[in-house]
Amino acid sequence: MSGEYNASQIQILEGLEAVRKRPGMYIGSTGPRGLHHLVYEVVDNSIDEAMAGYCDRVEVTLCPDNSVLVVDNGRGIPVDKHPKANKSTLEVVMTVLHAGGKFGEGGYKVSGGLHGVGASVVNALSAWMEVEVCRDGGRFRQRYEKGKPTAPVSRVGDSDQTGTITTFLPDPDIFTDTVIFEYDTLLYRLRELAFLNKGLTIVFKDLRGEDPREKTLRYEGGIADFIKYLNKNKDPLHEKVIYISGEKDEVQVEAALQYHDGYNENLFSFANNINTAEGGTHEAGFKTALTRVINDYARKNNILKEKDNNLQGEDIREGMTAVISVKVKEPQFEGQTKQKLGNTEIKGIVDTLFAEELNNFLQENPAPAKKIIEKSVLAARARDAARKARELTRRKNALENTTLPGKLTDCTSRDPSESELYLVEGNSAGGSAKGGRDPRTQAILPLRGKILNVEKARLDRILGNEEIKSMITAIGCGISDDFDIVKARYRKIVIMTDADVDGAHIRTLLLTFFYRYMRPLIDNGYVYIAQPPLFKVRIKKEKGDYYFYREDDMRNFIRGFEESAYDKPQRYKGLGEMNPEQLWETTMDPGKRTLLLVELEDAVAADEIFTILMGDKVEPRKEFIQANALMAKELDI
Ligand code: 0RA
Repeated sequence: MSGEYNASQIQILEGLEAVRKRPGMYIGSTGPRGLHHLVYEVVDNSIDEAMAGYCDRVEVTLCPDNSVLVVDNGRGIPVDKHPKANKSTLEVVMTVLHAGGKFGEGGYKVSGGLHGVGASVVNALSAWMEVEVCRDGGRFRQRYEKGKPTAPVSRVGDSDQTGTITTFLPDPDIFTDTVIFEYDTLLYRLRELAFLNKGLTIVFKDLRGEDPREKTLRYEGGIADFIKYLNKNKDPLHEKVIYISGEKDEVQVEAALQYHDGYNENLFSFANNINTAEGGTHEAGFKTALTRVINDYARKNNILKEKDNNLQGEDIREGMTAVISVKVKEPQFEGQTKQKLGNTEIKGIVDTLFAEELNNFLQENPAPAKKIIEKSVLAARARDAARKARELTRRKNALENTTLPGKLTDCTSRDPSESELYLVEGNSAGGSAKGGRDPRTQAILPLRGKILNVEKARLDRILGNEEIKSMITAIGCGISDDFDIVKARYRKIVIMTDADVDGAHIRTLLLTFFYRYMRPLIDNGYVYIAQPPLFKVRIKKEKGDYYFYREDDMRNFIRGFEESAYDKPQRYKGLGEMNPEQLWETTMDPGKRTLLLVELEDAVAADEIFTILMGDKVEPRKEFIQANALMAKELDI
């Protein structure tokens, strides 16, 4: 790392009261997502130290009291007197907003999305926090409560080591939903960080509960190992992962890819360890190089003839799993969610570095090269067929002037912001929904039986499926690269299926479809899941009905009554058993219903889950379902 870092470079901005007043501004939310963000924030600081080359081990422990312990073997946060603040730099870092460590010129400090807000934000939102630093031959400590130091930094002993030990307990006054961390959520992110930082050891321990868990995450292959992990439930077209790593103009570039026999494109990109879900210049450089090099190779080797058109990018990316990771000194994050890399110089750098290596790979591995290109040619043919099918429907639409599917019972409002589309399993439930809805704002599209599993079909077949066609026209945005959220006819798409295994299956099929072909619908929070109750209790005297989602809630409720006071509790097996009034009252009335918003924060995890649930391999699916009795929960919905 160039440029000496010292205490005076830390700027003093403002106090932490602002953070406690408006936590959402700093960590996004005070729900589970914001809660987990606290851990990422602390871990990111240790990872920064690793990226700067001073740390090779980070330990994260969930303690029995639900506090979190993060230990690294970096240089340790400086403890000397801060020249401007007249107190220890450690105290300044922990108690002043944005004083965390703008490494400026020196390092690869992140600033994307909510990352890099600093340890002080975590401190402000913790009931208590303790930081111990080993450096300069000593061991130093300070404790804070709700962000305020309980005493000055003190030297508590000697040490011949260096590093930082942070412990914090999230403040339940701030995180009112829950302060309990989810093991899997943290494991996913820590594993991702281990893949993205080749050779770094991350130890993750969960000491809560009866049987403590511990995982050591360390990948010598970096993102090449990431690809193997992503493709573990898929069938690769070639054994060897294509991997490049290089540096140009102080930009570090790594890319890895491998093709499988499925049809989805899985491209995950990162800048300074932050998932750039909106893409950006690194993705653009990668895609341009891939398309050019594959076409060149195909022509030189006469796989593409003179009369043939060039293969298009999307054809070449069919069945591709790829990860791109760049590390940039001053990353610019743009886009709606600040998840798009903006630095213009990166495109050319990635293009140059990747093109050369990919070309080498193709030259040296003619068999996989041939397979990849043959697959692209098939994809191009299917895309052509799909385009023709789409043009046909477009022309038909123009002629007939009725674009909407016959099965759709539309709402009368034409204002998308108040319009809702209910996707309802089966005709009988569809009937109840039609009878019970608010016709002004609620549209009903009944789906008959199982919809096509899009995980196992190419686009042309998908577009031939009636249920899917109805959904596409009803929603009005198109799909894939043509998708345009502005055209959405509804701002809420509500999946309403039975609360049984078939219902869960249909829901997963629909979510898979939205995830693969209408992803912005999910990213923009348009997709919801209806929550029909499972039980009804009628209290005779009141002639009043009470509804419950959980059996124990229902049991608790009836315990308060004489047995003669209520009718035998009814268990709903399907939506069809509810009459229109009941369905309206319990599930559709915006004043009373609860809808679950579908959120897929982590695209990598989502891909894994959909591959497992909807792909070809039976064993991982069995394991997954056994391990996750509640599917919906695992889908983060
Ligand atoms: C600023 C300067 C130096 C180290 C760090 C910050 C640092 C912060 C954290 C947070 C968690 N772990 C960390 N490790 C290091 C080093 C200054 C120097 O020694 O020259």
